[in-house]
Amino acid sequence: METLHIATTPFEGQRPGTSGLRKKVKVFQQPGYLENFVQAILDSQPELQGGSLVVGGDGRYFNREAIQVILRLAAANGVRRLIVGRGGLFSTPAVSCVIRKYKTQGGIVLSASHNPGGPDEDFGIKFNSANGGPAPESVTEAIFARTKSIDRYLTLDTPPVDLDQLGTFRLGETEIEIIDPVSDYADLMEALFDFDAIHHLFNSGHFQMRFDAMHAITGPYAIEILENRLGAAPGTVMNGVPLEDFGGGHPDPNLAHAQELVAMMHGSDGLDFGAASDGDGDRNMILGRDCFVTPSDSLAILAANAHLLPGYRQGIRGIARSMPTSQAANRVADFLGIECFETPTGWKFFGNLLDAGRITLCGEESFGTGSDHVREKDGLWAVLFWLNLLAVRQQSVAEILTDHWKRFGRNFYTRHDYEGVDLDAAEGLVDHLRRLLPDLPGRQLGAETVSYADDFAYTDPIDGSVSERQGIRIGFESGARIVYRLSGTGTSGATLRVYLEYFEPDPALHHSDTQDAMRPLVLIARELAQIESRTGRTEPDVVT
Ligand code: VG1
Ligand code: CO
Repeated sequence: METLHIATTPFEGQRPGTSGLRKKVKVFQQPGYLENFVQAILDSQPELQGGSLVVGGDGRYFNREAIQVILRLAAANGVRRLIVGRGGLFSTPAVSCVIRKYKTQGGIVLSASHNPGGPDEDFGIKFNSANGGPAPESVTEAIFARTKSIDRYLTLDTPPVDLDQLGTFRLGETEIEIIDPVSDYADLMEALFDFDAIHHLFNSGHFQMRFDAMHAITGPYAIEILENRLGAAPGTVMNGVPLEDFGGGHPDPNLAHAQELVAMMHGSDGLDFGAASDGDGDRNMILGRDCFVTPSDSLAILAANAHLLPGYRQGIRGIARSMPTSQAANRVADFLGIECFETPTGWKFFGNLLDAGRITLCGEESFGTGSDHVREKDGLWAVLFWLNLLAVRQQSVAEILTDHWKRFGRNFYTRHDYEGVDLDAAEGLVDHLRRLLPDLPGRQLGAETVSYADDFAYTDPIDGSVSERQGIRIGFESGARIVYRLSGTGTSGATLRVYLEYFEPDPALHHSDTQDAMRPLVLIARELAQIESRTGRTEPDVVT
């Protein structure tokens, strides 16, 4: 079959953000736009020639078309073997699992995660390395550099591959294997957790749960694992059919966007356990009856209890949390006498620590939790971890949470997002904060005294690479913190994220309302950054 050499010219702005290249679908539909980026991946990763690659996405609008383009380019560029999820589907953690299991040279994930899907919404593409994790900055920068000088891409003139048929096909010299996207992942989960114990919990007659797949990728995974393998009642998985536009919703598992599920958790006949995942299946939200577990607390609780579960019985080696994630995990690490790392936002920064065996668990405040079983955050993994814990401890979510706070103290936590802010205004706000930094230490703000203030920079302890300007950190003597950063996953305007945390040792005060309790800190944060005068916003758009 003849390889076509198609002349092309660079597109501006193909620099991957926190998690790959995310743009409006319309941007990706420009002729050559996706081709250029994929060719840049193939050109900058020579080991893919003659190697193998996993390809799949979260099923959002444009997923199938994009996969056809990628398969042709990969084949034309001499990739020997392509492993594709049936229907073009793979959750992000399942891609990671499959890359590792079949020892491929990498994978391409198509997703814009929790961003809405549809012709006028978002699409995204991300390259994962041979360890199964998001490519480190050195690789994403090499891809970006290549997009700026690209002048041709290679492809084949072939009809579309049938993505819905399991089996092995040829495309030119390349072998394409269409596999069940669920089974390898489900097997891995079965190896980590006590499925018998969870099965007994489901059969006990006094345990009611729902998992909300939000019409996104985790539907088929959750049905197979929770309903088929663990015997949960049919219907336990809600919104379980993946849709190209996620039913018009925001597939973002938080209190604002998973309201249908949240409403089922209240009162004496509320569910015992509720959980949800996002567009591509790497995020998780954990709920109990009248109770919400913040992702920061979840990481700390998983760390404190990991030894009770089969996959982690030997104990954990270390923990990492992204910088804006609360310091609750540090308290557990101190107690266990293990290291706790603080990394920039984005899962790619955990990869080296996981590969080097320095950490077992890691997490982000943005509903991301994971372990060394794969190299992505993993929504269903976190849900199964909690279910296994509930089964072993024979306690409710609320009891486990309250116990944890009693033992370690509570890190009250909230994040305020200001979305669709004017880009210049947002950058001006961050510059303003940067200018304030040198004078902040020692200053009194409200009832708090600043102990340190910086623009977070991270030196990777394994390869020594340095990542600067990762967010403004203001720490107070009380242990409270305010963090500001701009989102790197949005597709229009800027999103300002303000992360707030304070520590409360007194159990008598552990049950205060989070937003009330954090009000003084919120006011400090708004005033210091001049949020209202610079962005015109008086209140955040999303509070988590
Ligand atoms: C957000 C989160 C970050 C997460 C990233 C990708 O990035 O804050 O913690 O790793 O999304 O998650 P940002 O730059 O918008 O703050 V996912 O589930 O969108 O792949
Ligand atoms: Co995601």
